[in-house]
Amino acid sequence: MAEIYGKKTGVCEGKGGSMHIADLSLGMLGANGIVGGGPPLICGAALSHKLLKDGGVAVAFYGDGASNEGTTLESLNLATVWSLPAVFVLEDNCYGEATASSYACAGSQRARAEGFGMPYIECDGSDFFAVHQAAEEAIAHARSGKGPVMMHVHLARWYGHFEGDAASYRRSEDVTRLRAEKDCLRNFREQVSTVSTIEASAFDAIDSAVREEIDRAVSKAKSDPVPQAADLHENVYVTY
Ligand SMILES: Cc1ncc(C[n+]2csc(CCOP(=O)(O)OP(=O)(O)O)c2C)c(N)n1
Ligand SMILES: [Mg+2]
Repeated sequence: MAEIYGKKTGVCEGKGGSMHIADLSLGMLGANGIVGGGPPLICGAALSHKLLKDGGVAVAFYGDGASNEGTTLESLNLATVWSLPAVFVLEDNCYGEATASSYACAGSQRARAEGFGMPYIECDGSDFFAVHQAAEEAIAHARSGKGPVMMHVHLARWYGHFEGDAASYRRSEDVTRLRAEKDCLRNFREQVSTVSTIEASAFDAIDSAVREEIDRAVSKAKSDPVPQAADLHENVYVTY
């Protein structure tokens, strides 16, 4: 939260902001504002894992809009040619900014994966267990040395593309219906409730603990210090 607020205490010391957030300590190489920028980066990371033989798998998360970028299609090709331990997770919320993917994406994503000779796994992004199972299969395949996988996750766009998006490209009744059917947190709670004896009050307690933690993080981030001019050249280049 501090990084999103551009504060010195953030994981990138306030230089990443909301769009260029990275945490190398977690193997998170960095989000970036270039649509389709992630897939080429994971080809490099996956090649490192392959050469180092360390069992690592590189994962890119990209949108349906990004699925049409040349960089994405080139990466799908290269990952197969080099048989890389890579998982391409396509987060398909049916829109790239304000353009419907039914209009903008030619052919099918399955055919694209198959065209590049890689397995295609599809799942409902509002179903935690379906995503877990699909991810497990995709990672196991990549880790086994059989090359990359495309994991196509079907999602609902909850809000607009950005805060304040008038969203005139879709009907409000469709958004209401999506929110009723595709709430991944509520669906998770319902699924777990049917197969366990966990009480509603236990779920509610988790919800309020999480809300409080978020509130604490936000108020801390608001009052944390901003980076100083003297910090400008720090953490810009890697020193070996
Ligand atoms: C290379 C590049 N082209 C265009 C843009 C402008 N842009 C920002 S987001 C976006 C749409 C991306 O669509 P998608 O990947 O589906 O993400 P979503 O809109 O669903 O968040 C575009 C075109 C950009 N940031 N980078
Ligand atoms: Mg999208």
